[in-house]
Amino acid sequence: HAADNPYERGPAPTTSGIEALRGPYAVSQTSVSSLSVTGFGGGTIYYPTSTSDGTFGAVAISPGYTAYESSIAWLGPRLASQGFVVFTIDTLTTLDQPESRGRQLLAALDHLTQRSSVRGRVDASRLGVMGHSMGGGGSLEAAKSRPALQAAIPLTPWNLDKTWPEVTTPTLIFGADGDTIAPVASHAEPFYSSLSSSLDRGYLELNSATHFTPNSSHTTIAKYSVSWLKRFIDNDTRYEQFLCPLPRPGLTIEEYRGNCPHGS
Ligand code: 9J3
Ligand code: ZN
Repeated sequence: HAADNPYERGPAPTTSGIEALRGPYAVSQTSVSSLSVTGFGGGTIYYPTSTSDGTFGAVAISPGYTAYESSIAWLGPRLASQGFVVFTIDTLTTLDQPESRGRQLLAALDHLTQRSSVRGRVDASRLGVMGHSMGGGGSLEAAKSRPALQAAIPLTPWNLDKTWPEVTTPTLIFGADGDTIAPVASHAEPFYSSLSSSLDRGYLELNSATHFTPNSSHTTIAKYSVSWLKRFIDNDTRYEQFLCPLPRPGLTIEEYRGNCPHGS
């Protein structure tokens, strides 16, 4: 209850609520021109329209190699409507590598909290990163270099660095069973396994999925991303029920690995 946790936002969660195309908050958006920022390529900020619930946690999201903001745009309103400020970004060039994408995610968060028109709506102490493919690899880079981040969610991540013991940010990695561009055996799985076993960490392998599954609206990605962001950016233990006991394999989940309960 909100008196116990000042970061809790929105009503008590239900399975249908976290699976829905939109959550309880109406969403507004504003464009950020590449010409108005440094260190990343601009983007779109999606945020709860109402100011009556105070500030919100925030997440920056990077696309993958050769891709644009549009490839991850569905996550903007989907996550913002659950009570987050979401910044989907373009990178400086579409060929930028994961290390660069990590720096760009952090530059985007800095812009969001220090310069953007919605900075007053963001709680600068509660930030996270997400990204697809090289953007997912960049999410790991960002978490490694800024331990104050509260959550990281790499989506079918790609990186030449296979080992992430330095990460102290709670991290949920999505893999795809049919990924031939970033095969889970050489990307998502070793990334997960290399995270500290004392960290809150998860590995969700999507069933019947490809490298590009995170580029379209996807209920399982949204459901567990919302739960992870709520649990670790908002410290909202009402969402622990969706993460622990660990999700079981089924139609859309090939495999789930992780620790449970969280925060212990
Ligand atoms: O961001 C991505 O989709 C990375 C996968 C890739 O094309 O890597 C080859 C260099
Ligand atoms: Zn490493």
